[in-house]
Amino acid sequence: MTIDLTPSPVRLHAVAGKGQPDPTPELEQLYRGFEQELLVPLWTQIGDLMPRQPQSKAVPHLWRWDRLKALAAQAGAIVPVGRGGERRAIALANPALGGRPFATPTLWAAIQYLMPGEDAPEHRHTQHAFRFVVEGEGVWTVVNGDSVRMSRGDFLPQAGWNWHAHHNAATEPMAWIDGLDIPFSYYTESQFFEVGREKLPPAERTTAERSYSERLWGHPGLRPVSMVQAQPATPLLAYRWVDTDRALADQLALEDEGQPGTLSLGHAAVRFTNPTTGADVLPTMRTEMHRVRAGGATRVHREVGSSVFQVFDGSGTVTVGERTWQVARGDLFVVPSWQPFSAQASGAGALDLFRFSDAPIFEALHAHRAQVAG
Ligand code: GTQ
Ligand code: FE2
Repeated sequence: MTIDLTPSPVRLHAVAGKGQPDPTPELEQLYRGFEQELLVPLWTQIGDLMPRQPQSKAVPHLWRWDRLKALAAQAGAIVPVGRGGERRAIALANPALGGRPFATPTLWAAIQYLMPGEDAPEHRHTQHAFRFVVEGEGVWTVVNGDSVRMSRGDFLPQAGWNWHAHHNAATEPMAWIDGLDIPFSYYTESQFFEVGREKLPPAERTTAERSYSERLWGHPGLRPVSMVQAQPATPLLAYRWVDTDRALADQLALEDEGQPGTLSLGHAAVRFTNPTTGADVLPTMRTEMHRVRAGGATRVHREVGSSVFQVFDGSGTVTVGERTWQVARGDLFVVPSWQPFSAQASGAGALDLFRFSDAPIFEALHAHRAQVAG
């Protein structure tokens, strides 16, 4: 006979407190019985399982862009990109999520790096994704054969289950950030993945200024009559900086003229939306660009679900929960669920912040709440 010495994964300890039983030998015996049968009584866990408001396991954290970029460049020199590893992508790991490559319990955020002439091979997965470019140019992302230029300030969504590959057609390396719902798919065990063609045909490795998707969908307020059905994710594959920048500048100019439009005084914001519905670009991720006027500040805001921010331009001070940081271009930080967030533009110019969050998940489930103070 062998004796299984594997400890029971259930460990119960009598605790003192309101509604807790007296710590008698009988109670200890009852708890050992629960452990044997893999049972856990609610009364020992209620505070953790059902808190009065979200108590995120994730913590606020900041990653400096210069550190990320230097390490990505080091990886560029020694890590090949190809089938198997699939991408030279390096993920932000929230220090309170057990070493997993998860920025928050639902969101993946990574820096991806391609050397001149390199190709990241074609694949598809059910996870929704986007790219955001804080600096540089020269990489094209090819989505279902449509080659899409990536340049500074561009936002490039890419809904789940679309084939995609990336290639660097320039003579310089390029870095950008990826946002995906990998942790959400991981915890909910809902992922599928397929590899695509080993090499893209030359016709798909073009470097056209405008993609098919932009020519069809990239005209404000105009929809091709051949495609009037609502689509669950955006068919537009690039939201160009020139348009985002003008929208934010116009909001602040309107404010100067005493007209409504900004989110709060000195704080302009736009959301990237699906042109077939007006809803968020992706079913699981909300993406926005915020501009805080020089010397201005956002209000203090908190909401259900988590966010990742990247400083696109300017410098300032951001406060997340108990943490405050001075931030500059490229820096990334995490706002856990229900933690208050605010930002001040303390540099000479405006502070531009790219933000993504998991809000559409909670809105779809009628579990979203938000509060603004001050
Ligand atoms: O570029 O296809 O950061 O599939 C993580 C998974 C990037 C990508 C990531 C991916 C990609
Ligand atoms: Fe991918």
